[in-house]
Amino acid sequence: MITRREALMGTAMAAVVAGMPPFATEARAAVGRPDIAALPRQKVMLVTPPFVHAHEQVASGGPKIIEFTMTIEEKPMVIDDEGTTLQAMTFNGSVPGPLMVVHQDDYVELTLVNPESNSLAHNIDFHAATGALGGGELSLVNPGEQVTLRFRATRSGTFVYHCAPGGPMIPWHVVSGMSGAIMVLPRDGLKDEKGEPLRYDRIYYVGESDFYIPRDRDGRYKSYESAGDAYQDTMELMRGLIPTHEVFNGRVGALTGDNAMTANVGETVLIVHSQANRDTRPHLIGGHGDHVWEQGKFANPPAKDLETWFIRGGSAGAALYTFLQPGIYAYVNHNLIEAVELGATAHFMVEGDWDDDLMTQVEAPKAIATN
Ligand SMILES: [Cu+2]
Repeated sequence: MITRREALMGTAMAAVVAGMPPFATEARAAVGRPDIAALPRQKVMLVTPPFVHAHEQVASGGPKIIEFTMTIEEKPMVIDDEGTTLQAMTFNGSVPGPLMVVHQDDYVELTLVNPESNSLAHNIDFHAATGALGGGELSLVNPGEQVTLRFRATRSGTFVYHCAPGGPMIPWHVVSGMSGAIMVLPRDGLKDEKGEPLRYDRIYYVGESDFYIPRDRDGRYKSYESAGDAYQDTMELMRGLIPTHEVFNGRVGALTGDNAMTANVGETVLIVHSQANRDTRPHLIGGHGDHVWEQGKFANPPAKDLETWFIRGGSAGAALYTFLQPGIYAYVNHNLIEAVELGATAHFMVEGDWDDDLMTQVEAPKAIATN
């Protein structure tokens, strides 16, 4: 078991932390600091991705304290159709963890629960937060403990959160499933490059993961009794930087076939896509990114009409698209080896009327004309 002290200081991170002023005494430059006790509170129940909890796109009223609870679950999860098992570590039981949605200048108040039944210490580093290793320093909980962390969401955008309990535990926990994302909307909602409002009819959250499952001498994937048992072999494989699986939402096929995301022709869909560890390049086959915040930060104008966008490892981006044709769309990581061979493929099932003007088969396949 790693103690808080060892986890946070017994690593290369100690050097970084040593140079910092104590966070508690550092004066914050932010203006307009509200009286926390007087702020309204709202409790939000998180839902399992790709779905996202109900939320306002334009905030009504002033900043609030938004209360979330996440329970960490260590458990085996099947990650492909062959029954390969990952000894997963999860925020709230899913890979990725749930998408949280708040508005800029709201306060995020997260209670993180690490039940006695788990075996490892965990914490949470919010890329949306300021100070104390993104909250990692203030949120480390051993099994049997819970902690409540509050931070002010000062910047709008989509941001990754992930577990970061120190040293080699950091990448291991992340590639075991411990990442998710938070979306901080501007209080007056999303805008295009001219400042005109943009709205969505549906929102989906796709969290991409790279997994490293060790093989036995015969080349078969190994299964382990616990995360701890998998640690040595997994670390060795991780250092080679070649994942055995690259998947959306925790397993091959989590978002395909019967699990496809749905929409209707004419609906505008916001797709939030995160990858906490490794670069990826989402592409909607047969569609586009009408407006894309590739880096996920809504203070920057969105790019337009993209064919493929780039999500750098350790970030989340957002793409807005209005579906114009019915049918099945594959949404892939356009490293096509990762999409087809390693699993990074999702589907959208879109219903509505076909538009011949946008595309038509002028003549069906037939024998090559000879004359
Ligand atoms: Cu963890």
